[in-house]
Amino acid sequence: MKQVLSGIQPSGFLTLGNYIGAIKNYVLLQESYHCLYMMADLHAITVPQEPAALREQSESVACLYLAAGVDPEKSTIFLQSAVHAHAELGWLLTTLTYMGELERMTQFKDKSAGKESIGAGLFTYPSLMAADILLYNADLVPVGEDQKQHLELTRDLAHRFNTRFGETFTLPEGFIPQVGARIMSLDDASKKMSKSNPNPGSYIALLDSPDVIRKKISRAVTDSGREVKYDPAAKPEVSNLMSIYATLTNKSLADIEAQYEGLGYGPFKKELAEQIVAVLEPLQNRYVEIKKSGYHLDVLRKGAGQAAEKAEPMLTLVKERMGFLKL
Ligand code: AQP
Repeated sequence: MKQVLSGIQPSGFLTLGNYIGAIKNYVLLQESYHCLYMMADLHAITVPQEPAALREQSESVACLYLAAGVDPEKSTIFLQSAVHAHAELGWLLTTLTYMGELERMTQFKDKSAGKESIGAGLFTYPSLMAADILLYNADLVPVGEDQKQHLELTRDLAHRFNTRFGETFTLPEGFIPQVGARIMSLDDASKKMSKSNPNPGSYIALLDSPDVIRKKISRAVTDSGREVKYDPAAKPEVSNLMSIYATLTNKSLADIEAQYEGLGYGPFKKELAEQIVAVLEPLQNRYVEIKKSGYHLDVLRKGAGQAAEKAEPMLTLVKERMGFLKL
């Protein structure tokens, strides 16, 4: 069975962008692949995190995976930091990564823009991400559009290692959804929806109450027209809202256009908010139950063991190939 690896950083509380671009697909993929899904906490600390918040956010991501339907009987769910091989292979691959490659990464440029002191970890983030994927010889990596460039680098590093030290790593493919791969901010459709955006009005958090969701959607920026039409270049804001609608209802963009023809933005936004609530409310109820029960902690303990069992032999092989003395 083919392997899938993906993860989300516990760098805040997850958004609808994380759900549509990642978690929704995690649930689908576990039916056909062997999947490993992690909380990428080693990645989260590439920007400063308060220790208490990091712990809370890590638990929250685990509970959201489970509440959304990631099934620990089918998928391995684990904390990245609980499997030591990630950090170790991350370092080994950092030594094979060129500065110029890292300098070209748009995520680094975006996240470091305007900051005075930038941690070196933010710069070497893609090498650690490559380690996450290659450690399990993942065939498929479900990610949003924003991670495509990092995945390309992972393939380059795998190829570089294989050429230099012998065939070791599988070159992974991205699994990028056709609609919803890049959900944009509600206040600025030129930026992607992000959990660390300081303006909560820019995103729908998966744990937002129904009233907050309705308010945020009604305030979402739209152009001055009234036609519900999918045209990302001319109407990026409405097109973004339509992508959300389409992915949550499985309706085609053409059907949505036909449904709201001549009705204007008001009814469209109202119905969109209700569709989001219909998906998130049951998820939130399950989330509360899971968190209260502590079930997620058992899942994480078991998941760390299962992941380490796969990761350790690969790390041993990599070290052997690179010439580390075996004692
Ligand atoms: N807006 C988005 N649309 C579609 N997919 C998205 N993803 C994130 N935002 C969107 C996908 O979610 C997964 C986890 O992302 P991550 O938390 O590891 O890093 P990120 O891409 O940097 O996510 P955020 O929410 O923007 O986090 P912060 O604000 O902390 O940087 C990935 O598969 C990503 O593609």
